[in-house]
Amino acid sequence: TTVELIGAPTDIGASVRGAGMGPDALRVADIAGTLSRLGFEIVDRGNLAGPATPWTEPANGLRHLDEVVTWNRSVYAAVDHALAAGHLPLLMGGDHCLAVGSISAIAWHARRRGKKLRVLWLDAHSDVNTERTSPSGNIHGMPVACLLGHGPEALSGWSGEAAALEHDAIRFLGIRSVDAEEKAAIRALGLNVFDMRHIDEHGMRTTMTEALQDIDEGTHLHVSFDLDCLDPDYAPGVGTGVRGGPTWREMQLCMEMIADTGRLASLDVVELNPALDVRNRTAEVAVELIESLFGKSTLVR
Ligand code: DIR
Ligand code: MN
Ligand code: MN
Ligand code: MN
Repeated sequence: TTVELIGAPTDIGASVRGAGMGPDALRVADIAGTLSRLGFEIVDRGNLAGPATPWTEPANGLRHLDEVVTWNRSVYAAVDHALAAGHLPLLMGGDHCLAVGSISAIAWHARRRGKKLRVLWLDAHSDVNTERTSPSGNIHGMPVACLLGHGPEALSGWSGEAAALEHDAIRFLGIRSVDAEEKAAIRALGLNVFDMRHIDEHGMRTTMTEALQDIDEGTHLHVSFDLDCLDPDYAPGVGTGVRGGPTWREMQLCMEMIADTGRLASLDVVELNPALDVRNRTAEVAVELIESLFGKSTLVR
């Protein structure tokens, strides 16, 4: 397999500046060498270019909508290009608004190939706000709503369907910060959320067994990994950390169990904020976890 690294250096949808340095922090933590030592071919496409972050107030409930659209168009094109070449796209964000472009391109390819798309959303937040419910106007809190067909017009329909994702195509993991109106949306949409209480009560092993249940040979498995999913003790370099997340060990098991399915076909790594990090620790932790996600194990390889 060839893994295609795509850098999207922007904090356009975030509430805190600095996620634009994420791609280079991952390169400094040797994401390319690490995956190539596991036996993957690596193509680093470098960084996409896009508009600067103007840092203006939200308009109609959406901050930086035009720039978010422009960045996502580039991400869509790059992910589409990688998939068309038969490569595994690894999007290095950047903030989580970029999942709209990435997952829309993935949904388009999965449908064309007759694959069933499954998305694992690893995050402290549920990211299912809309311009009507968001307390912040930050679009990194809205990508799931966009992908389900409930976002603003300009970020809808990119996969060729009204919604890139059906409500039952996504599993959330590690959730512990949900805004009041997001709670109502999660119930109304019937979303499948394995929150921190679920992980506390059942453990990561049982939780992952449930989350991965209906994955089979016909599945395109996408992981959208927001680094704030991890407990901030292990991953301080994020803009909106929330206490009480999975530990490094729990997250390792999560990644190993995903790897065991053999169906991982694309990945977003987002919300890494080197401006808030401690000696690049969070990027290093991310690379360690990605290594497990791509199949590193203590006894096999
Ligand atoms: C909050 C924070 N729910 C919002 N969201 C974040 O602004 O919509 N998502 N940080 O990653
Ligand atoms: Mn997120
Ligand atoms: Mn988050
Ligand atoms: Mn539905």
